[in-house]
Amino acid sequence: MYTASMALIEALREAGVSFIFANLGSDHPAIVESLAEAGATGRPAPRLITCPNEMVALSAAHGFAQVTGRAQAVLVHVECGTQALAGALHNAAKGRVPVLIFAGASPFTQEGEMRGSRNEFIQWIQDVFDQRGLVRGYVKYDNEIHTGRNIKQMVFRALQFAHSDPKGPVYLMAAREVLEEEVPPVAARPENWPPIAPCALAASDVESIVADLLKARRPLVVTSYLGRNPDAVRRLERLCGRLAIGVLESAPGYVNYPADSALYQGNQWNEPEQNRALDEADLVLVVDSDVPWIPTANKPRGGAVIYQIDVDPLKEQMPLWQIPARRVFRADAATALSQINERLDAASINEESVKIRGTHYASLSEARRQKLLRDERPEGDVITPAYLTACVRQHIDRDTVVLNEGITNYGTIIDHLGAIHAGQMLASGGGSLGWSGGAAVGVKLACPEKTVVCLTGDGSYMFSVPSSVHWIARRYQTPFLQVIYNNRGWKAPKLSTLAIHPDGHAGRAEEIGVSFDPPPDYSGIAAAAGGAFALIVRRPEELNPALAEAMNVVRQERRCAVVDVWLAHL
Ligand SMILES: Cc1ncc(C[n+]2csc(CCOP(=O)(O)OP(=O)(O)O)c2C)c(N)n1
Ligand SMILES: [Mg+2]
Repeated sequence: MYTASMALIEALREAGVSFIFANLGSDHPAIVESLAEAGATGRPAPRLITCPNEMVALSAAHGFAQVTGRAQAVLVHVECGTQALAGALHNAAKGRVPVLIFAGASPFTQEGEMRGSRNEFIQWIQDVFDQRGLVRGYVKYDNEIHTGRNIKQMVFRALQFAHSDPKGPVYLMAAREVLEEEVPPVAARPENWPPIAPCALAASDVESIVADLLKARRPLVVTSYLGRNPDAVRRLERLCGRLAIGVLESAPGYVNYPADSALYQGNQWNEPEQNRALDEADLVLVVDSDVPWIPTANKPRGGAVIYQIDVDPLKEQMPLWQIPARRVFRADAATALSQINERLDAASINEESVKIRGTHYASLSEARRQKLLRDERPEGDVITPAYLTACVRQHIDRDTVVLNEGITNYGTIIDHLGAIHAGQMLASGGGSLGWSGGAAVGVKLACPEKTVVCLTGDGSYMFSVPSSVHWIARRYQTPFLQVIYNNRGWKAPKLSTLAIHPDGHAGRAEEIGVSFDPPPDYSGIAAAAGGAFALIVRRPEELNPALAEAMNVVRQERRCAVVDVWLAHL
């Protein structure tokens, strides 16, 4: 017997899906049966990862896709499992990360008319009018599968959307009767649903961008997520190195440029201050950025020429968006940069002005480096985020992937990590907290040979459902190091309030609802849930030995370690 569910599993495998991050329910008997059949008969199938929480499941698929570019499957229970994906769906959508979400649906017959017909009370309760509507604002494609006869084609079509720029999550659902349906095998192949090829610049546009770059006195690239493709980083290095163009990261989600380059001008987040390099630029090339600057505090000077290159230049999912760009191009960053580099090879370059620019950017970058070094010194008995990150830096190598969910310490983490290799640091790309725990599992499943280090705020740690994350991590052998930047609460909403009401009651109040004192035993939660090695560190001199021991546990014992580091109170 060959069923729709067997075809579904076959389609996933043929499309390169290695894992199904699953939270099962009464809608999935056919799928569970098909996977068991595959196991019993030796038929190859993606591996099912049991995920006790849906948000963790989707965050794991998110992390996996960030490091491989490949969508994995997330299997959830009808409408309520779909809702439990929660903010992880926002993160995948905003981060433009490909994922295939598959949900069951309540059976559509109630008298036993078909195999799979209703036989549990909950199937009346879980029947809703618009299950797909729950996710429609966040997925690139959603559909209901009505028959197993074209289920493979529907899976390939959904994945074609997910993997085409701008990438993102897609959602399919099917009722039990459909998943149980006996069907003839079909010969559909994923090669016939390829993702759209990367977009290039028109030749005349390459010409004008290069002409303006050559004329510029102080060109600057601003980027946030170009580094999701390591090829783009190499091509940006070649371009900037050739012309001595500075690089500024704005709220970066990836390593976009090696931090040890003299052209690198650091990263800016919400700091309400004018960035000097941005202010001095006469030509700003914005490549792959959702928020290149926050104009209330920081923007290019009037008269600066701005070009924008992005696979999603209109920011089609953002109701309000504009930068004063002279020209806007829809193009893949790696492709566009290679076109620009090729054109530059044939151009005549004023080497004198390149040299002057290079010297200027090098002096700004050296001043920045000196300041970072000063900031890394511990302040008495207090562990600062800069000191903590500098200590973490000493324990990581080229084969380490750092997941950054540091929130008010995002920038500090990037500054003091000083990553120089593409792919070494990731953030979610979205704004819903709790991505990093599940993502760490996904990254480790994708790259078992890498060391995975997750740096998280204490609030974000709680958002990440650590009980679920650490249970999965032990069950599926995905050891990683987690370091909690524990400032005993939510500093971000406190800063948000003070930015708008600097002299108000909130600024004088003892407590405004953001403090976690006394805090939970964070590392103890991970120990209880998944046998993680647990440590609390309160003094600067304890930090390096603690990190060394924790790293040893992760690398040698292949067990998670959670180091809860107490910083100054928020
Ligand atoms: C799901 C979700 N809920 C609430 C918020 C609002 N929020 C933004 S930052 C933040 C606090 C994060 O706390 P923590 O991780 O400890 O970082 P800190 O602000 O202390 O640096 C909150 C609650 C959010 N972004 N996402
Ligand atoms: Mg905090």
